[in-house]
Amino acid sequence: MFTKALVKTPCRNMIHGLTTAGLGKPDFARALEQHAAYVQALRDCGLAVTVLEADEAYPDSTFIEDTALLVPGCAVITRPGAPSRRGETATVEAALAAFFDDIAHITAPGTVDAGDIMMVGSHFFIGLSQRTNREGAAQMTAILEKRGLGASTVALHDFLHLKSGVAYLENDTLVAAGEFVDHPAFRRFHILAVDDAECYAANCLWINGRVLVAEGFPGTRKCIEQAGFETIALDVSEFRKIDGGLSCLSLRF
Ligand code: CIR
Repeated sequence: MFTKALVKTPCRNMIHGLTTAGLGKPDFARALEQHAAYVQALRDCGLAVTVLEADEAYPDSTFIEDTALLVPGCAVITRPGAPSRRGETATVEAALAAFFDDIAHITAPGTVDAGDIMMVGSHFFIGLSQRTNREGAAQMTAILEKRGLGASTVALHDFLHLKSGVAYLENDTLVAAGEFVDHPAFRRFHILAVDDAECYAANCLWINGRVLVAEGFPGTRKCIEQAGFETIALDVSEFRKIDGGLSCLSLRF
């Protein structure tokens, strides 16, 4: 169970965020509304949410998930793969210092975006992607193993981040899209396969028994509900335009 979350308000410069989506520029006012609804949903799931203020220096900084991996008793500050995002970690580290005594760091030449890391109990799947390199994954693995946790790597090719295409919902159940549906790394799980047309909805988020899902993807929502999970649908259209989704918008701990 999670009790807390950290989020970061989107900045006006989010319209210049990194993107491959081809969906146009985000509408900032709408993004703020969607972000507020997201924060409310986290609170409805029982989390005490700390909201960090917007930072115009970093267009992608609302995607706070990429800047740290939080495990029981330890915060690992990442070194984001995109050079334009490296400076995002400083304010996140300062905020996390109020909650964690043990703070570890990924260092050069390692790169890690924590959107590439999926927690399954005490095991962490680390995606090797355009953003997370082998050196970063090796550093992360060493940090986790030193704290009694386990890790393994998963190479990915089609998605930006591991969790862009796969989400763990507890009870050995995974929501998976595209290359992850039949991936050998996930053979032991019960897979809820997302239709290619709803691929974006694979980035859903389990919080304390409920699952946040992107609005507008009814097939995926129904499939998650049929598997026994209560869902909360949220409109994240403006974040999708810059390749982000539900998990990217918070750090849960
Ligand atoms: C980026 O390219 O870094 C941002 N525009 C999107 C990051 C999304 N984060 C995530 O999937 N964990």
